[in-house]
Order: sequence, then structure tokens, then C-alpha cells
Amino acid sequence: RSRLLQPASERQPDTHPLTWRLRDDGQVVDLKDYESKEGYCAVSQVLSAHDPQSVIAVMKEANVRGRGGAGFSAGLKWSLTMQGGDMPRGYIVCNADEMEPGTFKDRLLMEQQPHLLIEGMILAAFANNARYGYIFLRGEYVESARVLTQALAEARNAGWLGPDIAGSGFDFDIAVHTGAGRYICGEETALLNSLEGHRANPRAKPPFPGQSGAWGKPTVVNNVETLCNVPAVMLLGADWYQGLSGGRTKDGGTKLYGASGLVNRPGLWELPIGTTGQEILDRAEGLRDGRKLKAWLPGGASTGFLLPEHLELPLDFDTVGKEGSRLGTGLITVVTEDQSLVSLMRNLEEFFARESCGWCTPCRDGLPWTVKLLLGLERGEGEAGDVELLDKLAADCGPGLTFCAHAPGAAMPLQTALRHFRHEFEQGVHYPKGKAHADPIPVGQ
Ligand code: L3W
Repeated sequence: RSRLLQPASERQPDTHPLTWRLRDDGQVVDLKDYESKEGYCAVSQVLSAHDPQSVIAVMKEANVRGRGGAGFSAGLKWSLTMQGGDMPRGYIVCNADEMEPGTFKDRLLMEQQPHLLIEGMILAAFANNARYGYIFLRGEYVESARVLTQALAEARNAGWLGPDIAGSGFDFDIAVHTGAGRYICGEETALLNSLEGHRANPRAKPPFPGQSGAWGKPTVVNNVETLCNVPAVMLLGADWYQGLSGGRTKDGGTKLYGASGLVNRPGLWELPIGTTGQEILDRAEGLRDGRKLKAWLPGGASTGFLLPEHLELPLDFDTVGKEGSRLGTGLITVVTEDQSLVSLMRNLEEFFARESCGWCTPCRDGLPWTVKLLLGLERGEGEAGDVELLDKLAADCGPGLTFCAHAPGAAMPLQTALRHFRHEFEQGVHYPKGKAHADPIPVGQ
């Protein structure tokens, strides 16, 4: 595990320790260790001297954008919950259902910095007038569950959780809830249904969870990495956070970037937001055995393929969007020249088809059909019109045509692969129209 982590020698010495969040020895930062590095200082200061509105104002000013993939302003999200009164209002839910292919940032954060997440959740709860929080954890993350459960007990014993935190009069506690292994539970409204014990189908938005979330109460759902930014922002301020990007982009702060696939040193590094794809691949010590880069996904399977010429772009929330992609989780997957885009897309679309909740027709029926066409092309048994049919099936999954982002997420890599590497798909066509598929195309699975 330790080779995934940043050696101490590569950290910037003048940066506050809370921002360089990953250790290089793979060990858990326990309560004593965390407190020795100003851990829970933000909670002490904020709960004694601030009110929720001022916390939200700092978060907005810092422009902390959601690190789960969508980049929505965390401060704005917090300002949209129904607030006021002394009654327990709603919930803070940490989205720790990390299942985006190629993504492992939240797991390492939870396994090594559980108190950073707990502190972030306490601050979020204070700002949103919540008295209870859930960490909705991917069920396969057994080690994260163990580490978090232990850290929650430590925090409770030390008075950082429970009634009257640090003598402030504010009560808050957190439970770990493990999911049962569905990608769609990472979609916030499917997550809330699952948390309530229902089938994990997404809900229509609006209402957004901030208005009506878990059990109909105002609920803030934030990603693990987003919440882990909060303590340092509150301790050191919006200007300090903004400055961390070093002027590379208008987004502030740092980002956990990573690389996997055929790179020499797969890994995860906390770097200024706006770091380029090339800088990340340099950290990963380039491609294995002298291979050449054909394409890359900037942040998981639900982002669009970029080309080698895009490696110099800053990886922030807006720039790669102009190239038909999006930052997503910020963990790069490389595709080398000897790898087939058709096979890779077949693999990804099998994943998306399997993980569809089945609620919306383009997703439930279109994705298995997409897989069937890709399988035919991969085997060189496609027929005339198959590539155009892929175009249409992907367009039917576009934004706004389904309840949630699952179908658009499945469409984006396919559309960009078809745009940049259409010849690879066309090479799989070997039959005239109507001659390849002896069996009727099965819809639904
Ligand atoms: C109040 C409004 N709130 C938007 C909130 C919304 C949500 C957030 C983002 O996620 C991403 C995709 C992939 N009033 C609001 C509002 N919000 N408008 O902002 O919302 P949205 O709709 O932009 O995105 P989304 O559908 O919540 C889609 C990523 O998720 N993804 C997978 C991610 C996987 C991981 C992982 O494994 N760690 O994160 C799949 O699609 O990147 O950008 O909170 O309520 N007017």
C-alpha cells in the first residue's frame, strides 16, 4: 500500500500539515497524532466563536467545490438547506460509496485520516444545524469501516462527538452505514433511499436533498474529500485555501490526483488544483515498457476520453469540460496505443449496464443493447449501421433524459471514443445491415 502514497520528501514543507493529508507509511493517524497536528482545533474555534452563517460564508468565499465529481460549490449547497430554530433539523451524510472505476482516493483518506473526516462532518453539521450524521460507506471497504469505527469511538471518548461538544452546547454524533455494493448508491438520492432501507433508485430532483433528503428532512450530502477540506479552510481561512492552487486556475485548494493503468508507479498525490495531466503522469513515472499514450480518462469511467495533446491542460472543474470531458474524480486512467478502445468500451459499458438501477428506459434497455453491439464489433462480427446505432443509443442517454447522471455518465466515454477513434469501431463491421445478428437483440437483462 505504501507505494501509493506520497514520500515525505515530495511534500511542500511550507504547507500546513492538514493539507498534506496522506502519510507515506500507510498508518492510521490516530486521535493523539491528529490532535498533535492541530486536529480538532477548527471545531474548538468554530463552535465557540462562530455561528453557522459565518462558517457557510467562509466556505463560499474559499470556493470549495465538490470533490465527488460534479464540482458543485459546497458553501452554496450548505446555504440552501432549510435552517433556523433550535430543533434538530436534518442530517449530514458523507458519500463514501466510492465505486467509480479507477478511483481510490476516499478509501485512502478514510483509512489514514479518519479524524479529518470526522472533524469535517462536525463542522458541516454545525453549519447546517444537523444533530446526526451518517457515513454511507462502500460495503467492500472493510478496512475503512474498521478504522472509522475505531476513530468514532476515540472521538466520542474524548468529547469531540456526542452531547455538548467541547462545552459548546452543540450535540452531534455519527454512524457508519455500509452499502450493499451498488455503484448507483454513489448517486446522492439513490444513496438516501438505500440509507432509509429502500431500493436504491434515484429520486427526481428537485427537491434537492438540502430541502428534502433522508426521511424527508433537510440533508447535506458531501463527498469524503470535500469534507476533509473543511477543517483546514476553517482554521486557516478562505484566502489561504484559494492560494493553494498557486494561480493555476480560479478553483482554490488542492486535489487528490492519481493515475492507474499501464503506468510505472500507480499512485495518489495531493497536488494544487489545476495540476496538468502531464505532471500527474510524471509523478506516475510515465508509461510501462516504453508504451505510447493513446488516450486517457481524467477522472473515472463516467468522464470523456482526452488525447495526448490535452495533457498540458489544467485539471480543474471547468477546463476539460470544454474538450467534451470533465474532471470527475481526478484519478487518471491511461489507454496505451496497443490497447483497443472497442474492448475497453465494451468492458466499461458492461459495468454501466450491470449497475443501472433499471428505472429509466434509455439506461435499462439501451445499455445492454450497447454492450451487445460493442461485443459484435470487438469480435469483428458487426454489421453496417452498428456504429451509427451506438451514436443514437449514447445520445438517448444524454443529460436530462433520465432521472440521474448514470446514463449520461455511461454515454460520455462512448461518445468521446466514437468521436476520436471512430475507425477502431468501424473496423469491426463485417456484415451488411441485417445479416450479423441471427438472434433478436435482447432488451433488458
Ligand atoms: C441545490 C441546486 N443543490 C446541484 C447539488 C446536487 C449534488 C451536487 C452535484 O453527480 C457526478 C458526475 C460524476 N440546488 C443544485 C444542487 N446541486 N444543483 O450539487 O449535482 P449534479 O447534478 O451536478 O451531479 P450529481 O448527479 O449529483 C454526478 C460523478 O458524480 N459520478 C460518480 C462519482 C463517483 C465517485 C466516487 O466513486 N468517489 O464520486 C457519476 O456520475 O463525476 O459529475 O449534491 O444535489 N440547484
